[in-house]
Amino acid sequence: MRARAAALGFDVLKVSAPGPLSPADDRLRRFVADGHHGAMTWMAETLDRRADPRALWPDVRSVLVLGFNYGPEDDPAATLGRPEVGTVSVYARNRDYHDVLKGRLKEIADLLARETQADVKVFVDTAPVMEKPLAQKAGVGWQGKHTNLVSRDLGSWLFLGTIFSAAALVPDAPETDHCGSCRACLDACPTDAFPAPYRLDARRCISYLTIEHPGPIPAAFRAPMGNRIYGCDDCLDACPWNKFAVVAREAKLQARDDLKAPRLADLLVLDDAGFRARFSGSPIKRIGRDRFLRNVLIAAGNSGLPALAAAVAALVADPAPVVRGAAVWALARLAPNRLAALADPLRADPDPDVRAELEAALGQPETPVCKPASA
Ligand code: B12
Ligand code: SF4
Ligand code: SF4
Repeated sequence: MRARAAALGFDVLKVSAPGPLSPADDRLRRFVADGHHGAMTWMAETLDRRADPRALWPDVRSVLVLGFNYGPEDDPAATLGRPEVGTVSVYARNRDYHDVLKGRLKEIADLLARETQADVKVFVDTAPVMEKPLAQKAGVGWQGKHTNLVSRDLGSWLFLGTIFSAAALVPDAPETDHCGSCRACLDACPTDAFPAPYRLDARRCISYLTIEHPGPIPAAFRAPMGNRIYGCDDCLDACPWNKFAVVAREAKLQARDDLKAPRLADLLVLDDAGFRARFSGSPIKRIGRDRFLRNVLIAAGNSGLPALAAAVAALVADPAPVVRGAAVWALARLAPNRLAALADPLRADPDPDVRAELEAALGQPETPVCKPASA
């Protein structure tokens, strides 16, 4: 089975015994109690099942955890200081990893079911499973201070998938923490999203804000977002254990040329059909055109490039309120006079968020900022 997993592209396969994931279960409950999950209400709704694999499937006797390397070919931070382009996080630069992994996990699960004559279930990301604590318990790596799993052999660029089995397999030894006194990931975060080492307040995390957060992005996080338009890798990229990282072997996870440094000018003109065509098969498609345009507009507002003002001004009349609001903010930074000229019709906008955005923009003009992560 390990040989088949390797042949299918998985870099590691280890086994853990199910059971309460203590103390991770209590920490998960605290994460939700503190509201750190933000609008991801599904985390609160699935709390009990998430905290213990047996609550999800009472027959489970072993959990197989598989890791799939998606290491980048180029420097993931290379575009952060380039205002004319957007930065897409490494995991989203090609095909949706759920699609890439799911069929292969099923193939391994079928093999396991045949060999053990026991039932199996396959999970990748979407099910209420605490994949990182399970992976640590199985010895795949440890949860670093940035809360993601770090492998001594592969670094941080590792997708996780799990197979639950009703057969009692021999578990591997858990991995221990190798962060030591390092705090590189905590210091790298542009939005100060770690209230303490090993704890993330998702509401402050650019990954959450650009992917999961539904409405207008809170004003305080817009400038620190820079040109990050989908996800964020700064804390992962900072990890010294990535010296062991290797480039993804799977071609479907290597960056598409048009997502290495997508020009904001090209993205600002995407309508729904254009968005779907460009992001078919990509994880970016999941957030839909309006949320994506919202992110691109924040990057445009941070760019300091007046050449983008015309495309931004056109979006002030977009049908989606979340796009109109972000366009108002971006236009105020790129061409305040142009926004002032549009103020009267915007004051009559049916959406209160758009009107509030206008009043904030007219009241407090800000200076454009686009800085590399290290600045
Ligand atoms: C919700 C979610 C998010 C949320 C919240 C992230 C988070 N850290 O919780 C958001 C949208 C922000 C997010 C972002 C990202 N995600 Co995400 N996400 C998930 C998901 C669906 C659930 C994670 C979860 O349960 N979070 C709840 C918190 C409470 O759990 P936790 O992080 O394990 O918290 C632990 C620590 O806080 C620790 N702890 C707390 N206090 C203390 C104190 C001490 C002393 C210690 C030692 C520990 C400790 O205990 C907690 C429980 O273990 C998983 C898939 C899955 N089903 O597991 C993917 C997953 C974690 N994401 C993944 C990825 C790749 C990302 C991004 C890198 C994507 C990107 N480039 O933008 C970023 C990374 C941001 C970051 N720094 O975490 C991968 C991570 C792979 C890996 N190697 O770890 C996963 C596993 C998906 C997958 N199948 O591969 N994600
Ligand atoms: S993904 Fe980015 S914003 Fe989120 S915690 Fe890591 S560095 Fe901070
Ligand atoms: S950057 Fe340092 S503290 Fe953060 S996960 Fe890596 S080793 Fe741990």
